[in-house]
Amino acid sequence: MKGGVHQGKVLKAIRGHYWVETPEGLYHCYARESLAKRLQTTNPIVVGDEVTVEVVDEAKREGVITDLHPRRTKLSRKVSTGTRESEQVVAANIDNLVIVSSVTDPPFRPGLIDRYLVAAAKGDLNPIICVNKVDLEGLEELRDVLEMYRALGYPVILTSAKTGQGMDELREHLRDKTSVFAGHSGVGKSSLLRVLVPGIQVKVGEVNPRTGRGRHTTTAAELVRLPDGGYVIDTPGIRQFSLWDLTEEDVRRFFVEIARYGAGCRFTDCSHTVEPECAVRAAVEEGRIHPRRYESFFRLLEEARGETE
Ligand SMILES: Nc1nc2c(ncn2[C@@H]2O[C@H](COP(=O)(O)OP(=O)(O)OP(=O)(O)O)[C@@H](O)[C@H]2O)c(=O)[nH]1
Ligand SMILES: [Mg+2]
Ligand SMILES: [Zn+2]
Repeated sequence: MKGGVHQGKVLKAIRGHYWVETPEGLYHCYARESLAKRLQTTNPIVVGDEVTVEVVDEAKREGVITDLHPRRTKLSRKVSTGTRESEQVVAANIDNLVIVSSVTDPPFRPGLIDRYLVAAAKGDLNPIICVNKVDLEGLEELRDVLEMYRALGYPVILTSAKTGQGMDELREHLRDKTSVFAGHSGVGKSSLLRVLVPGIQVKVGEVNPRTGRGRHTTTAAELVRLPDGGYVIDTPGIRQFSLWDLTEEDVRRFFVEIARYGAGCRFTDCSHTVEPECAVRAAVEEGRIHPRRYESFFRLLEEARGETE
């Protein structure tokens, strides 16, 4: 039996199958062939996308996606298959990028945070730094670097999915927004979601006690509605996050303190390495720019240069 046409939001996308939430409920869909062809990438429609659905079978709750609406924002990463590099859109129409890390197990990695901060700025997303597992030993050693992120103007939230610490503060940031949780495997993204949405069915996996790494428990991004309004997208933990389409200009702009001090360098095209009267190097020496950020900056700059070669 043919049904109506609805506008909806993609909650989950797995190998050509889409679960779309519409005002008339959830439909299991595939994409119309002509649409899939037009989009021409490996995963054309992603979690968070707004789509038009034509009902194919109302009783079976099956539909076909006939149109993909323009994306307001997106989070992308670069994936390499052999020698080919391509853009993988992780999620669409997001407001907040919640960069989830953990105090320990797996270890805290500020370099990854810096990458995500650039990705957020590039994608026009609000970054939120969430440090989970604060119930475990080791937070003291992170105070300095976390204070540095706060001083740069980024919200830093300390949470424990285990004890509930910081969860109210996290809820405040998520209310009525669409937020994506991103970070290494095992930091507790799905565990946080379990606390935010009581009764939800999501898998949580043990961290390998030998390697201190997660086990890649979450295998597909999934969008979930929050009880207080808004959505969260849980994503699989990544080993490595490479930025798609990264330019030197992006790196120079989105490391905010380097851009700010860089305005005071003698040369406008200063590389902040060997030039005389470099305000960035002076700021690093005086402790006004954190050496870790200066390192991250060069790492990303190298990556961006590799890109344009
Ligand atoms: N002590 C402590 N353990 C936590 C906390 N949050 C999560 N864990 C544990 O960390 C492990 C990994 O949690 P997950 O929620 O599966 O981590 P994830 O980030 O979703 O991992 P992937 O899905 O693999 O990306 C589980 O054993 C959790 O019980 C926390 O706040 N404190
Ligand atoms: Mg998970
Ligand atoms: Zn300089």
